[in-house]
Amino acid sequence: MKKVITYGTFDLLHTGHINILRRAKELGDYLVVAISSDEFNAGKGKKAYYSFEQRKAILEAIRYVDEVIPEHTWEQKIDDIKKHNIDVFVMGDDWEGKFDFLKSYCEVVYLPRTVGISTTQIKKELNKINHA
Ligand code: C2G
Repeated sequence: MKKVITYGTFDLLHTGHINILRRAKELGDYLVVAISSDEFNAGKGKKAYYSFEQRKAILEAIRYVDEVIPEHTWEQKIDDIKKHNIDVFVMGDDWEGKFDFLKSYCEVVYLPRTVGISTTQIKKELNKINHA
């Protein structure tokens, strides 16, 4: 069984997230998604609208996702890859090159981001509508 892993906040789920999850799953048979904890997000300077538990429940409902684990630190990726016997690590290409050190442990694939959509953009547009 070929196992794939990807990491992210996955807040306010949108088609950009769905596209990468679908394509990540197409690279193997089993997809693990590591979702940033609320504390880890704070470290990324992000405050998710949905809590970790809500984001976890939403991702677990997606047909491409087989398992959801928490992402607590930047440093846990190597341990995750070993512990979950991961064959492929996938990230959007906004992270191109940033995780090449993982190539000693598994295949590293950067997939093109979906253009024209982001959680930040959704929040901005909703704010505009509500303050119009
Ligand atoms: N993504 C995408 N297209 C978009 C938006 C996001 O392909 N329009 C991808 C990102 O490239 C990332 C994944 O969806 O691979 C999750 O995006 P975020 O939730 O923004 O995650 P991020 O904050 O990049 O966290 O340790 C890695 C970090 O946890 C990644």
